Amino acid sequence: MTDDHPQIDDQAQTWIGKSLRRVEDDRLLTGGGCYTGDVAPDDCLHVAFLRSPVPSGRLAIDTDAAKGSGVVAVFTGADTAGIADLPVNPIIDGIFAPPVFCLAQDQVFAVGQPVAAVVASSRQLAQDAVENIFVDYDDIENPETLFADCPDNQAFAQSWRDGDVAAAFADATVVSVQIDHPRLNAVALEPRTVVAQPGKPGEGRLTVWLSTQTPYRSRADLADLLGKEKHRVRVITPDVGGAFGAKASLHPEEVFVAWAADKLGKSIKWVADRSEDFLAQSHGRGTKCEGQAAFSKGGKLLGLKAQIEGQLGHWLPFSAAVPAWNAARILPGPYGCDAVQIEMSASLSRTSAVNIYRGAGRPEAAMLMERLMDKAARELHMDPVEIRQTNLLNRDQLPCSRATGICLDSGDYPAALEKLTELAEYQDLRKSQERRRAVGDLVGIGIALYIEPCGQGWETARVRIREDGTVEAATGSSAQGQGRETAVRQIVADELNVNPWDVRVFHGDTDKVTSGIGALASRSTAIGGSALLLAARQVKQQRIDNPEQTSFEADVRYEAEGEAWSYGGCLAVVSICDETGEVSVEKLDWVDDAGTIINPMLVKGQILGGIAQGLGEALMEKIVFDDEGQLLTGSLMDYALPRASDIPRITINQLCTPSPVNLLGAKGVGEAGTIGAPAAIMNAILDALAAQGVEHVDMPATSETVWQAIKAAKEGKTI
Ligand code: SMO
Repeated sequence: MTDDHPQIDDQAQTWIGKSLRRVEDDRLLTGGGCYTGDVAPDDCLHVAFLRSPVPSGRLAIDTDAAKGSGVVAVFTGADTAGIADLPVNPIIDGIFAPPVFCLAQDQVFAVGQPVAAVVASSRQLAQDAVENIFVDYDDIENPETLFADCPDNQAFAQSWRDGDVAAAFADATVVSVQIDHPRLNAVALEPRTVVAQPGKPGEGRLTVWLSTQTPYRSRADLADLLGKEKHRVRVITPDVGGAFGAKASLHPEEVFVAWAADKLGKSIKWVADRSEDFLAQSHGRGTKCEGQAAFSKGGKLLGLKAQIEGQLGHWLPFSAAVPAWNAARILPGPYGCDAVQIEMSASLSRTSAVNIYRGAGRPEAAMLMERLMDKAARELHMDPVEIRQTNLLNRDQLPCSRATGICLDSGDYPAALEKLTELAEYQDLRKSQERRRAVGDLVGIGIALYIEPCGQGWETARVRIREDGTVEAATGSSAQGQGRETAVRQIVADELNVNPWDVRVFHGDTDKVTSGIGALASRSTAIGGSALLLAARQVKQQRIDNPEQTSFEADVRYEAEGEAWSYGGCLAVVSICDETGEVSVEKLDWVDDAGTIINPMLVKGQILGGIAQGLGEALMEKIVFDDEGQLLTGSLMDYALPRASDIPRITINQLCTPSPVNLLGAKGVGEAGTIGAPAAIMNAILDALAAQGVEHVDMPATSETVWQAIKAAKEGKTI
């Protein structure tokens, strides 16, 4: 690796676009990190939750036996009944948001739902005392319906229509696919963690350390829920050990800890264990997607019908509507199509919640379009590259407004495909595939293109030059391991012509920046970075206008003019063992356009990590409930994650079309890998097995699933 550490005498030069080493790594890699779990106020109490072992039932709780030595308090739903409901982002009209209880009220709705909580002087005592709470779960009538005021369990629905769909499908070649995305767990290294500390007597101020992606929203929500003014709650987000969407919205346990600390006037800490995160942290995906596409004989996409069915749990985290909405609004992806009919809905179920998870609907949209493209290519005897070339929107067609209300801002989609086929040496690959097939190998090549909405709305920043020359940069966008501090320094140093070492960065503390959003939806650089650039520009201008002055400050709330859309493509080569069904991903080639890049090394890290998670979805990961609603994948013994040895050779290449809709011109890249990789891998698997008559393989494509598909095809069955 080249040593791009800034030298102290490096002055006037460009910092944007340099692969600076992450300034946070010395600290993080030598045990110097400070995570929420490291925060230990004096006399801190600990909490343990009693969780429901059944998915439905009316409660009768006896807590008497739990009150023993070291136990400070035992709480049930009756105590927390007054806490208001968690809010849901109203991106769609008419969302039915079930009541969200910190602790179950008179009945439970899912296995793992917190039913009671013990606050004690140690974690062990709290856990022991939980064992002494006795609960009867009486059967309820009609457990199929969760809430009487939502009789069909459908929490929301929306549809879009454009063009003459019936005409497009008449006389066309029609292909269809049906895809069930496995439900996934984010499995961040650091589980959910919260520490709440009440203020000194009379101060009435609560400090909450929280492992979150959204400190400001968490502060606002906690203040609302606890009936406090915003300035009476401070949220501090120290180092975060991964989040992936699952830490973007508050969970009931976190609200409970803040409430209990406030009520008892004592500091309280809760660190979820891995099983609690499998059980009750919001899951991702689980979406069912069906699509039918009409093509002309020449391979032109004439019409698309899509049905997106989102899966929800028994409560809705803040961003719960986002995955299904994203999956729908992104269609038909990077392709031109004059007639679309898209239906989207999502239903509640007796499980833990479903929320955004890295990709959040984008992988679903890409999988649907890319599977349809490959199926049509096969049907029409076209090459998968050719059918995509036939349908991609070209550069002159952007910006492009679509039926679902989105506007693709910029880019050159055909150029990305061309670059991908060059990088992968596509023609040679096909020839080598033929040779290997001739000797009986099952080899597949899969391509997937994607578009990624990444950044709209606003974010805050404050930049200050102090009298002694120190530059301070505060951002509303927080960090969760992605190298935010390094990128912030580069943006500000570049604009102010200073050394990145001279920029001090503040984030993740609601006392340091008073409002903001956070780090999610691939928006930190595009929106948070643009806010920093704007603040730095204002400071620079102040300095020009007031040469006598020695300190300068700009506090901005930047709002982007529109939504930036990055895009790209992935090509996967897989081989499959016909005796075991085991899939080996031999290589992945990747091309994307993330607009202005602040730090290529950080971008590469994001793409590699996303690809690893995408490979996990395609081949390994799945949350499984049995028919009784019991979670069968409650630990890492049952839920398979990709390891380093599962990751193939990955080659990355980039295009750069700065986005015209934000100041920095940046587009996001945080979710890209999870979007492009699964569709490319699944297309490669189906390409490998096409000659065997296999037309569909479910995700995750484990060796058993693939083996069953091969066997069924051999026996002439469809599965
Ligand atoms: S799934 Mo992301 O952290 O918006």
